[in-house]
Amino acid sequence: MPSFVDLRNSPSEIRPNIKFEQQGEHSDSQNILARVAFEKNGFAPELHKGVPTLGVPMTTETEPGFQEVFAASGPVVAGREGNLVYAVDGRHLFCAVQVVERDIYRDAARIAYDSAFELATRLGYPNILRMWNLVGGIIDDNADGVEIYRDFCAGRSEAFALWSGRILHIPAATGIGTRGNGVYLYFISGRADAEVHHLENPRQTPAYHYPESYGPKSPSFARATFADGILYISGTASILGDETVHKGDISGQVDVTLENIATLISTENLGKVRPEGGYSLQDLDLIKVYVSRPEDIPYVRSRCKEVFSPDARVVYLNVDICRPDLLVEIEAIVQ
Ligand code: 3EB
Repeated sequence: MPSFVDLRNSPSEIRPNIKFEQQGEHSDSQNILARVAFEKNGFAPELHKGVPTLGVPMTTETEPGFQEVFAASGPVVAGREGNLVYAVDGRHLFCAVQVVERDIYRDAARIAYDSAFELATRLGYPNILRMWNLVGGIIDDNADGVEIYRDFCAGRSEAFALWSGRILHIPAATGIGTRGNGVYLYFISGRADAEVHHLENPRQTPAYHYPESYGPKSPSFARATFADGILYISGTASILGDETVHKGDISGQVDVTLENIATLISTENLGKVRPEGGYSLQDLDLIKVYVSRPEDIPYVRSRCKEVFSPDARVVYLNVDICRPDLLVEIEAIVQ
């Protein structure tokens, strides 16, 4: 495993350094921007020894939890404002907010994003780089009979529309189920002058142009964000154009998902903004593999072992995906 770089000694380092830490492992809290604990129960964002920390209900009794740790690139100032918990290090903002379980999410999702965008712009970090939207009951209906994912997307879309031109563009994201309820939302953002490119996938319809058949407001995310040399790959699934392909067929869905990522990060696509060209699947790291049917995990794990680097950090999470017909979704980072 690559070692955890102490960024305090490299002032020119502007990349947020992310790692997965085993439960019990404890890196020094001093140069930490934030921690996300993947665990059975989950807990609201809080400041733990001065570090923004939240727990997300994404693992089962039998799995060990892990933490996604964001290292700081400078002295950290952390705080809490209303429901938001955040930290800044001069280069990046980490911000998290929980929307507790409710009948309808639209207004609460809009308000959560609106308050986060207000904070991000006020603190000078309006360039959103990567968002994670962990949505309990994602494929269940809300009190109005609308699927919770669509309900959530409507509020998020309204917030992006409200902040259009001030929040700089729509970034890479994950929108995924949890094993709990309510919504956990966290993101990292950069300064206005950060060099940031948001990418689309030629094999897929941009999510913000999905037709209305997928919900009243389209999902607000880009397929990848390339920022200050780091590539953030959004949750990617077996979707061609806007349609799920290989319904019910895990092998076919894994193939299309991997092909979608390979095309997204290819020289033809990523090379348009990255002078050194593209990447291959062997370059991916910090990979999260979401699998909706637990019985598919051994198969998916064996396929991932074949295609990803033996040095890649990979975790498997058994959660629902935002369309009932999607069996697998994969996100990753190249840093
Ligand atoms: C898709 O391609 C699969 O709503 O933030 C992937 C990544 C998906 C992010 C989101 C949803 C989101 O439409 C789902």
